[in-house]
Amino acid sequence: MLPVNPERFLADLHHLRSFGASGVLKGVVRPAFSDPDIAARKWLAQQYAEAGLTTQFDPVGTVWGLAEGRSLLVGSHSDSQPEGGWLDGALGVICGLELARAGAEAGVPISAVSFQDEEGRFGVTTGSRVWGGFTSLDDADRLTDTSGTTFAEARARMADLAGDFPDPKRFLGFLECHIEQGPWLDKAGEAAGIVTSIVGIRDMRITFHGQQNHAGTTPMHLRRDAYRGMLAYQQKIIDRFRNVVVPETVWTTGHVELYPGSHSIVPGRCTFSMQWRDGDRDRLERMEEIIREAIAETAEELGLTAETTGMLALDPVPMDPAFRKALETGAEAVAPGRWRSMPSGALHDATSVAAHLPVSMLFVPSINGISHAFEEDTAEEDLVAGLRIMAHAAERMAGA
Ligand code: HGY
Ligand code: MN
Ligand code: MN
Ligand code: MN
Repeated sequence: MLPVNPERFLADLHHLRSFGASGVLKGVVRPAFSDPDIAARKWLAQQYAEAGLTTQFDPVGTVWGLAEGRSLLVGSHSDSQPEGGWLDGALGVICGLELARAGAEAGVPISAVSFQDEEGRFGVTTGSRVWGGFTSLDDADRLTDTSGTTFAEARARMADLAGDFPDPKRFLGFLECHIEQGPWLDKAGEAAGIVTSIVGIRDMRITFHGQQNHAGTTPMHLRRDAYRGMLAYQQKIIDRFRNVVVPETVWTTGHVELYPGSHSIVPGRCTFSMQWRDGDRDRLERMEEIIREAIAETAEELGLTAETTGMLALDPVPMDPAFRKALETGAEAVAPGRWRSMPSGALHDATSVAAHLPVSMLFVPSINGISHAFEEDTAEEDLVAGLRIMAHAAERMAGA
């Protein structure tokens, strides 16, 4: 197995946590292009250079540690949710660093990467989508965060570091180690999940426009209340999804903004996020039809106008069989009988990379299944087992 050093790996995981440590449990606040995010990426670049890798930032802030010749790529993302866990993305990034170091020592070419804005301050998996060619740099630059800052303005904070996008052809494949972010491995007392496929996702912002008015003098039947537009729309999709969705289908409104946001004003504008995920592309498409029908009907019935913006559409992605086999062999060697194959309900950078390379993912358990929260955590022995499984698989695939 590659000569990985678990103590160094754990020390680096905790060092990465120190960039944007929230001071609550082990949580982090390290959104894309924030000061702690940029500082963490510069630290990673230094570690890559010390490991003998060629360090490169690409135009969107992703940081690469590149081995000579054709290499296996290992990594994930180091940006976090606004209230993030210390391991989401970070585990895969430090796994990549440790494997690249071990690879350099063993003469096995392994490159490392930390993609930018996987967590979607601007759009989920923006950095890897631009690198993968799913989204042009111009289109990405027009994306905005919830405060109205554009991706162009944010990435200008790293302009002095920006180099080229590495050519996908220099890599023979991609392995990403990630926390499960769900309850199944923890509940079963298992050490590892070998991912079979990554869920597809659709994400957009919906805005209803009505008539801003006085909350005391405007009779209910004469109102054109944008907030009621959202409520009526939500009821329609709940009723109509029943005939389409399966237990694994999920949909979320994670952000709502009423304008102008005063207790005594009937809101003239209501903007909210609408995100849905499923393993089946046709079901995602059918749900989009239902959503757009519900928007149009609601606007008509309540005398509102409506618009949708920022549509993100990524289809479900199967993992590469040979890479999965390498991870299964590693899991059986490190945690015999304590692993399973499972789909990913979370989106990952591997989805974007799969457009160019064979990819596969390894999950380690999340304590109580919690993620995207400061409580996110994983037992140390499970983190080290994940590193060892990845080392087994990387050695097989890098040598392939
Ligand atoms: O939302 C996701 O699935 C990813 O963790 N950003
Ligand atoms: Mn993640
Ligand atoms: Mn995440
Ligand atoms: Mn991810």
